[in-house]
Amino acid sequence: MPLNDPVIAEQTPAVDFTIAQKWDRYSQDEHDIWNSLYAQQIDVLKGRAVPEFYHGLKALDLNLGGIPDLSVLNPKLKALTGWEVVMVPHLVPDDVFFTHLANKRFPAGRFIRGRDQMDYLEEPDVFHDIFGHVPLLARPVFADYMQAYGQGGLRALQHDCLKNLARLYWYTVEFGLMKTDAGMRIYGAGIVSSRTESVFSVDDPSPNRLHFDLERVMHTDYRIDDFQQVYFAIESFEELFKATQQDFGPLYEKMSRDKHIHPITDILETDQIYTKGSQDYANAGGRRA
Ligand code: HBI
Ligand code: FE
Repeated sequence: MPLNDPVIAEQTPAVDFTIAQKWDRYSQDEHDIWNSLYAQQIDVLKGRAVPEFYHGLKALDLNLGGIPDLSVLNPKLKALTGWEVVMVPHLVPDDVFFTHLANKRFPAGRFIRGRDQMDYLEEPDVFHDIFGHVPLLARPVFADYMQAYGQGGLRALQHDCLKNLARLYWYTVEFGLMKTDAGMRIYGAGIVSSRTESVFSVDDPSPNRLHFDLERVMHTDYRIDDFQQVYFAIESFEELFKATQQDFGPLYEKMSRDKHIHPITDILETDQIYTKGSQDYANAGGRRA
């Protein structure tokens, strides 16, 4: 919890955990941190992010400089897909998170990281949440996927399948890749908001890169402390959205009985392999070099 953000500390969150952004209260230093991160990521993402990501940045004018003011951003986002961004003080409980998504609200952290955490932090800040997640919410098919995820998440909670859904989120929304005609491209927010993982995820020989498969992903372990050892690539957002259009009832039924998980580096006979990784980075001890 970012206790050093006084604008968070002085507010009592609503029942849905939202707080006011109070955009006027960001300091010049906080806007400067956003601008440094923005410039750094635009540079490193050249030729690495999916075209839809850049379309979203442009359509939402996220390039104008400084931490975005939600009262300016939200009308643009709403006009495109009906989504809006709301501010929360920190990670919110799963049911609260899913309820926001199911209602086309993306919860974003208000605080911005300090200069000592310019590459990556485990708790989502306003840069990760807005630069990383919001551009694709300007894309109808991806916005629909996020809403379906929120609805599916609420149902998964009732079936004790939250972990399976969290893995799906992790390997798509946060760390997803897309195999395009031009090569492997990034769409996951956890990658686009990290300087070093933007390079590692597409260029490094260490991780496995496999074709996305819904059930496979929901049974695959992941790590939050270091670069991924496996990435799953879709071929289009339509493919991703279609995968969620089946009835999840039987899936949850099956998963609530079958709790097996594949170790991170396993390659299965049924996997379609883009890169068989060396795992040299992880075997050497990792640490987000
Ligand atoms: N809360 N603010 C916030 N942001 C998230 O990304 C988030 C969350 N709560 C729960 C959660 N993510 C995940 O555990 C779910 O996808 C399972
Ligand atoms: Fe995120």
